[in-house]
Amino acid sequence: MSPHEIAITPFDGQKPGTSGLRKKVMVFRQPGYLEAFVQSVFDTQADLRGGTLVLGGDGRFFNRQAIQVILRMAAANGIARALVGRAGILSTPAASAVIRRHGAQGGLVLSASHNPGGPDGDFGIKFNIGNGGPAPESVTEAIYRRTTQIERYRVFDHHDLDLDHVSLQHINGMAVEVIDPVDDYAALQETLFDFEAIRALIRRPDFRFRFDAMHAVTGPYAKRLLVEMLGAPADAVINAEPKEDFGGHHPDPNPAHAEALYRETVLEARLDFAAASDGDGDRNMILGRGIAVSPSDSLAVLAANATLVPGYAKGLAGVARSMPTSRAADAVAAGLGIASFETPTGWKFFGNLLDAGRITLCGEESYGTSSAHVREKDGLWAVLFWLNLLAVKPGETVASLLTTHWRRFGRHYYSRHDYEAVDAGIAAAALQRLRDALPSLPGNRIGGLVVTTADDFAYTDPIDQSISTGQGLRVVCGEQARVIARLSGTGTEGATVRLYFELFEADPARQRDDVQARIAPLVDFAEHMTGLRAASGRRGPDVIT
Ligand code: VG1
Ligand code: CO
Repeated sequence: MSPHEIAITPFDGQKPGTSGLRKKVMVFRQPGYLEAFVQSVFDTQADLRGGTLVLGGDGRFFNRQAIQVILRMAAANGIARALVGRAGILSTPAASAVIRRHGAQGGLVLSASHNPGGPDGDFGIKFNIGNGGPAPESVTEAIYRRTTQIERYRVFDHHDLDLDHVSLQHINGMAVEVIDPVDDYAALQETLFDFEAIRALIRRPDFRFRFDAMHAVTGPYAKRLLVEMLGAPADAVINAEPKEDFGGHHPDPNPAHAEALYRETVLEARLDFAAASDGDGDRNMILGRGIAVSPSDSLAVLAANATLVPGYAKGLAGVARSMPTSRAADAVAAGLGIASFETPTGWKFFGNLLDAGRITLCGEESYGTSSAHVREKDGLWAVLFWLNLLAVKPGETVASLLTTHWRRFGRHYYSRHDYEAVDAGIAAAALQRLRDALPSLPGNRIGGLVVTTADDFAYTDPIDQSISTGQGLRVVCGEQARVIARLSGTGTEGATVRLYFELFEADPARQRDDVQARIAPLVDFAEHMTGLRAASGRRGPDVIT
């Protein structure tokens, strides 16, 4: 049987951002919209023909429908085999693990991560390549160019498949294997961590811990790993049922959106350890009794203590962080005598370094951390890593691990201020004001600090020499401080401006918990340079992390 060729005209704006194509559900539901993007992937990725495609998503509204469409198109485009998570579920790190374990040529991950779901929420689609990681810019550019020329898509007529049972089905010549979404991922984690030690920690009556899946994809993963495999009580995993609208919340693990967990653990000090993950399971928030771990610090602490964990006992090849992420990881790398790299925002920039064996751990300030075990950030991996450290360091707590770390390496105070859904013109003008001033800033003072460099971050990939420009404005005061400004590439409404503030304090006697007060001069400087608050009429940021 030959496939149907359906004529379409190109849609504007099918350009993948920081992490795939993200739009409102109603945009994705326009006839031919999803199809145009998917066909552009198939047209540009010749490896997929005769190969294996992994397919799954975070379970949000439109996930199941999109999977049925993509399967019919995949068959019509000559893909030999599709691996689909049961119920259409695959967390982002699990999709990466499945691609790698089964030698697939690529995968389509359906998610808009922490963006709200439901009929009025967001949807997204991301293409991952054969290494299991997000497609690099060269690939997303090629896909985008194709979307501007697309004239037809290919599809078979076929009834919807049953995705709710592990099974082998066929669409004409293509085999569709519905797989357990957790098996490969859980098996991989077991090779990295000391499950015996974590089990003993979790069994201790004085260790109170909780994981919040935020009604998103990590529910089934956390139940398998933490409850079934590690013996946690069933009620230690909360909001474990993935919902199409995430229960109406932002599945974003940070103090603003995981407010109850933050209150109970940090403000009321009632739990020893708490963690949460986002819509698609790649982010993590780590909390301890009376303390929140800044994601930049988390990367640094994991790197400094990695050899205590079986999967990293041999040491690290190097570490990498995205440019806005604090330089705490660099301090650890210098201390350990290993390489450190600074990449643009977005996980796709870590892929080459990981593939080349130049780094073992990497992370972003946006609650993302992971290692060479997959090619995505991995929320539950970070949770297991912290549990493993606590398990093999008796007497230590999250707070004591952090204070010991700061005493040794110094503390990088850090905060990100987000101005969401700002008028795109106002946001662009605010950043342009700062951009125009960059050449004149070195030598100027911010409080008592002197600006040493100021630039628009450009990156040359050390492995393939590809160049990415315009990756964020940064004003640097030597090792002491940085102020960074960039536009989000994941939003679906207006423009989101992110301002990042970092301040270094070497003296343990002065390392108090007063982040916002410490960075206040940097915040004033950012407003002075951009005029963002004044121009947008906002009193302050919408979200502070
Ligand atoms: C944000 C974060 C970035 C992260 C990206 C995808 O991008 O800042 O660090 O890689 O989201 O994460 P942006 O362009 O909005 O700043 V996820 O968990 O949304 O896949
Ligand atoms: Co995510």
